[in-house]
Amino acid sequence: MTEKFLHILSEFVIEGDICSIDSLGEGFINDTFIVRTEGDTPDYILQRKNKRIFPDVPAMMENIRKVTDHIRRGVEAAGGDPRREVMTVVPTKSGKLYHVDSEGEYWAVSIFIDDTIAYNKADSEALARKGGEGIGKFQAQLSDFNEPLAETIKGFHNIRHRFMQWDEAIARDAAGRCASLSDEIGWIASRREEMLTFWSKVEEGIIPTRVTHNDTKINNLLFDLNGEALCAIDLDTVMASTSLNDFGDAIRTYTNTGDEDDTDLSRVGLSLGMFRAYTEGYLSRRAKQLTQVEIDHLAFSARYITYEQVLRFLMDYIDGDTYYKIKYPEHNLVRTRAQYKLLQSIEEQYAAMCEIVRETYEKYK
Ligand code: GN1
Ligand code: MG
Repeated sequence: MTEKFLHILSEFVIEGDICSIDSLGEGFINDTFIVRTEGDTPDYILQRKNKRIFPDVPAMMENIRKVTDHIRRGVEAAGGDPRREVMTVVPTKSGKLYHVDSEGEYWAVSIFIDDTIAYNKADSEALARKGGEGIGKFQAQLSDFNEPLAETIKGFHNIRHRFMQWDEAIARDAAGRCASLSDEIGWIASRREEMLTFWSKVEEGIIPTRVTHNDTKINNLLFDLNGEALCAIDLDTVMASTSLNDFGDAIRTYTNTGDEDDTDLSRVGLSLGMFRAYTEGYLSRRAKQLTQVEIDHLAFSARYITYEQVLRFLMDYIDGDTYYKIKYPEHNLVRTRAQYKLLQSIEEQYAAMCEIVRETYEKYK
């Protein structure tokens, strides 16, 4: 295996002598490795991109290049540190952004940013606030980006598209699991109309389309050792969509008092303190640029994205676990139930969340 990695890495413009290659992180889609080099040369992130999920890896890498180049120019203009405040993609020796190996697998390399932490869980309101600032800053950095971006996953946060896939999955019942899932399938059915109503506003342009990250779970943001948010990583899904996706997905992860796949549902729920902290950080960076309609839907976006996540985990379970990496056979069902518990908790506290958004917006608008 190491021979194979070294061979792949030899295709890229890498400095220094490689001393170790280890698996890294908790990603559900790609395979990620940390490549350490001797001495002062940088360390690197090597990723096998999942071509089953990303049908056009070259277009995805081109998105990432455009977006990171844009952010880098902004960081330089502001006197920041472009080696730490934005991801740097490392090209191959022939100038491509990816390498295809002899088995047809796609590989990409970026520079590892030293002295950083990726959290899997928010351990304090201070961290949630910094996380909100970090995603707010990321969106602000791209607010004047106007190049076209490829749609790397069709209909990624488009619930109308997800319902098409869902209806097909139910009809197929590929793993023969639907009969035992009547409660869970009912959770999806009972909220279908309200989710479509929200998405119609995006389709009609009432909610604007911007450049968004689309996968802002907590571990996709790097923090420095002083607790400041440094830069967003995992840019595979950067696309044009509603900025509300990023707020909703962050709330889904930062505010959860339990784990995404908790088997003890009594641990799972939304912490209003964490919600307030994240909202504070986010709106301190974004209040002046968002429209009133976006502000009015911030709290709802947490319901939308958490609901969509329940649907996606359950759909993958119904399909026989073909999308997300799982660690044990019922993992996607456990994730479904834990995310549903979170959704219920968000629904119960929705009025209070709306009030927090209103108060916080007043402060920063
Ligand atoms: C996946 O790749 P990763 O682990 O950061 C998924 C997200 C889900 C998340 C659930 C491309 O994110 O959409 O919200 O798992 N990414 C893709 O934890 O599907
Ligand atoms: Mg990730």
